Amino acid sequence: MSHWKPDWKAMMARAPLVAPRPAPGTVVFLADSHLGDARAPDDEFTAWLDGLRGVAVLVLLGDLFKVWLAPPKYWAGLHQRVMAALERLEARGTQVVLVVGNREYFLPRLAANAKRRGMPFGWVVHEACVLAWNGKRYGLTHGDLANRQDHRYLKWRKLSRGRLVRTLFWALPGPAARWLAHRIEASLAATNREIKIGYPQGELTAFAQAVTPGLDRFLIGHFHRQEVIRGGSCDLEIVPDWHALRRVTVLNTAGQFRTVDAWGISTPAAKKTAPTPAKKPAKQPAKQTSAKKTSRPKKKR
Ligand SMILES: [Mn+2]
Repeated sequence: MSHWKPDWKAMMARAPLVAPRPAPGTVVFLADSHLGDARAPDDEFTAWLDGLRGVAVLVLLGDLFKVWLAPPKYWAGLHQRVMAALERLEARGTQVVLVVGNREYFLPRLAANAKRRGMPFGWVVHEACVLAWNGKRYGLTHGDLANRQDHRYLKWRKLSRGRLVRTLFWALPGPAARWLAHRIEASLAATNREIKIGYPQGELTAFAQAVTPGLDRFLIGHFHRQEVIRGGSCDLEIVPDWHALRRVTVLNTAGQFRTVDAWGISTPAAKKTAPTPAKKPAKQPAKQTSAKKTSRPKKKR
């Protein structure tokens, strides 16, 4: 029996170049927040975003929400609140790159179309890209294509990302689409595949060898752990998840990478002595005021 397998070299050969405008500041890579899950409330995440300063580029490495159907007609409150916080971040000068994960569906092909629909991304990466920054080239992809042995998932990905499903889905009325979204979410939750996701060491080494030539570093998410895979032309780094670990990877202005506690690079509003006189009075959700919620959560395990 033959299975469809991703061609990693071909993927990199067609990977678009993402070149943010040069700006002082760091590049922050964030993966797998799974917002909307009980362990990842959106108000904590938006408080973290609001506390970011000096970030030139924020790279969202995929699976931002538990499940996200991107056309705004399907959004729930949390999608609106997170997009609003990203808009505030963008208004402070941070450029935002979205690398689409396996839990994001129907993102517009073009970033301009995303922006028009209230998604403040400068780039939407559907497969993989090369980030050009400070004279270096960094490969980016979510990571769900890095395991060729995951036949069931790859089949699902091919089907769900195909043009036919896309067309049918856009034509569905809101309630039907929301019902379908609920079903997708329920089936993902039942298998809980993201959280218990395996760590295919051999596949990742082969992946690193295929995708790293010509690059200075390669960053992926998806595996919910912090890891550096050597053996390719450059290091392949797995950015750990926000969902359970609350960690992010930071590229500083000297070109060094370090993976840190997310709250170590953000000053949440609750800790400020006085509210800044608003240049643009960002609309706050009425209930998001508790200082407890915006402070750092305790590790559950
Ligand atoms: Mn994933």
